[in-house]
Amino acid sequence: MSRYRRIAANTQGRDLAVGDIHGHFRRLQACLDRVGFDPAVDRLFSVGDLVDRGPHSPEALHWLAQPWFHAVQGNHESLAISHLCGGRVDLAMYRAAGGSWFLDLPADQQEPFVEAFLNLPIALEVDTPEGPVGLLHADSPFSSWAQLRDSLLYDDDPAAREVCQWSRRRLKEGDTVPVEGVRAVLVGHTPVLAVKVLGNVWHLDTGGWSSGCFSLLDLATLQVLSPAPGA
Ligand SMILES: [Mn+2]
Repeated sequence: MSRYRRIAANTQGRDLAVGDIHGHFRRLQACLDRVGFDPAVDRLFSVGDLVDRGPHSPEALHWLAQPWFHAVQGNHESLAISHLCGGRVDLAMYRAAGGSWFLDLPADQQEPFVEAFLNLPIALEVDTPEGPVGLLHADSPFSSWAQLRDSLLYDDDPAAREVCQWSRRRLKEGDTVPVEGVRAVLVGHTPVLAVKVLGNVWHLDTGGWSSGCFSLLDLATLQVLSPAPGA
């Protein structure tokens, strides 16, 4: 496993990104169908938090097995890993955040999820014709993408990882300082009413898991795709 992963440009089709899924893979599939997502050539990038809250969390394993689906590790994946691997987890908080489906599984059935989640990088970098686009779950602990990459690859500083997966500071403060060395950084974690850009950081969690409004962002154009009329 690598905490940082770089993915080459898609020369065949579109690269789309989506915010937190939280167990709503069927709603997400309906959104993908409306924009004509073609798994033969297109790819979908997730900013993490695939599971908990929604009814179909176990389908995360099926999605993670698809060659066109790529995700970073969100704080909810991190909770599952910590729980099985002996870390300290506030179980009441975890249940309140939708983790009961996982906590109530026997340990041997938790293992395949944790194995898949451990394989997810903390940050992804995807090449596009206009330059690299980064993905993280929550926020970058550094204003330099190169520094973040080096930290994840060589230091594994738990404090830096914590910001990547849990921070809400940028949105709370309205911080517009860009992350240099990368065209855009795509994040989720904190729900927003509409896609919100601060500096070059794009907040994509428009609550598809609560209201049904997933926003799909085209990585090449940095445009939010609208579903087909009447769909
Ligand atoms: Mn989150």
